[in-house]
Amino acid sequence: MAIVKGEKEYFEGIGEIRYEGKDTDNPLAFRYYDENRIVQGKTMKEYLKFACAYWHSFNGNGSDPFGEPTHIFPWDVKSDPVERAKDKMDAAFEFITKMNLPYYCFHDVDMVDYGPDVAENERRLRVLTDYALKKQEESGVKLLWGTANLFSNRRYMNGAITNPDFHVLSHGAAQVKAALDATIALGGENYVFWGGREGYMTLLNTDMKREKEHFARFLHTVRDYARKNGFKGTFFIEPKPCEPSKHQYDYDAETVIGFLRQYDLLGDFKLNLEVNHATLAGHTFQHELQVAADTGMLGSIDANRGDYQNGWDTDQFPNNINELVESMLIILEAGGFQGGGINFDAKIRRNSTDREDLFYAHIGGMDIFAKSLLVAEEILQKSDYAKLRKDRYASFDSGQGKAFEEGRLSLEDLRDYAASNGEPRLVSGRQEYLENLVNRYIF
Ligand code: XLS
Ligand code: NI
Ligand code: NI
Repeated sequence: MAIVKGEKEYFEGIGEIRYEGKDTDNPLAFRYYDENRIVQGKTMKEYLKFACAYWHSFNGNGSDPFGEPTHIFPWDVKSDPVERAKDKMDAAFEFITKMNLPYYCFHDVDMVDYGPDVAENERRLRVLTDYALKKQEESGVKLLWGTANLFSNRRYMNGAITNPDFHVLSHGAAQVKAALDATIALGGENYVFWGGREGYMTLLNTDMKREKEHFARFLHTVRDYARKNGFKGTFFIEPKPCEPSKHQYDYDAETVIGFLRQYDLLGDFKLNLEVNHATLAGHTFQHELQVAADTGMLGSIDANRGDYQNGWDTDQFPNNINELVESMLIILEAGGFQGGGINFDAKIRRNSTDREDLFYAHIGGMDIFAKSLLVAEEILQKSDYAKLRKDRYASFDSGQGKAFEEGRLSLEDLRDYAASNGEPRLVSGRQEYLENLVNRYIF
């Protein structure tokens, strides 16, 4: 990939990150991510579709509720918001192209700071959209998805689209319109809704039914606008159970699918699943993936990991091989992502302050996904993993079990079968055998 820099080089001394194979001792090289290697009939680059999250990498400055920023960005200097945003975009594309990341994702306010004036914000975003378009053309980097930040501004403290005040809703809508226009202009392949404030803090002041109806009505309105304006991509809803709201409406995959079905939105919307959101909902990531896959709704993922001890979205870079191999098994069996890819919705730690740290983080994330993909493919090709699961259900493949599945048995029939066939034999679930099987291919 051609490295695309601005006037200034922000990550000086670091060149293009290349595949060097698993025995390299170069920490600034890929050991497993070989973008041209063919997996499942596609190159790894096309199969995994890695994306850089603009917000964590170029805006997140390391501050936390207890402390000031620790990441002092050399591109965050000029006083004019548009000029400052262009410098940031120079740095972003330099990083993305040096990293060989084929995609990126953004919120409107990641691209350029917004003020209180709707028309001025639209103008700023258009300038940066033109700037990004040139960079995309020069580099070949593409936009995986765009989105609007409807949670940081104080006007959204009671929700954006689910706010009890229509005036606030209209401001959310204006932001979505501009972000969607930018996504379309940049050839964005998808558009995301993550509703951190779409929920409530207490039912004492909340008409939940009405708020959810507003949200559904709005999604129809957006879909119609986008299709009219040539957007061919998929809309994704990103579930999360809580944080920052106490209760979020898009709790988890199952809840969102039910919502989309209830409001007749299944045709245009799929899911963007995030690892740390799954664990906050009390699920494994694998569970969320399987729920989505079973409904044909596995659109895209936000890759990161949580912390075993902390109960919030710590957004650390992924590094759990077992979790990811099990996840890739589900993704492979589902036939890959429906339109999306793997966005690193992850941030380096507050105390990771070397210029290289952002590179190490992405290299580690890309390598562990690549390795997991290879391991999962091997498990599916060489082991009896898939067959064992299928065989567990063999009693439904013929005879009375099959008749039941086809709806041909009454409750009396079921009773008679039990009465005449005695006590069922105990059949092992073989969990430890399967866990060892996965590890055998990892090692
Ligand atoms: C926050 C979400 C957010 C979305 C995009 O927890 O993960 O970053 O991915 O708005
Ligand atoms: Ni996310
Ligand atoms: Ni998140």
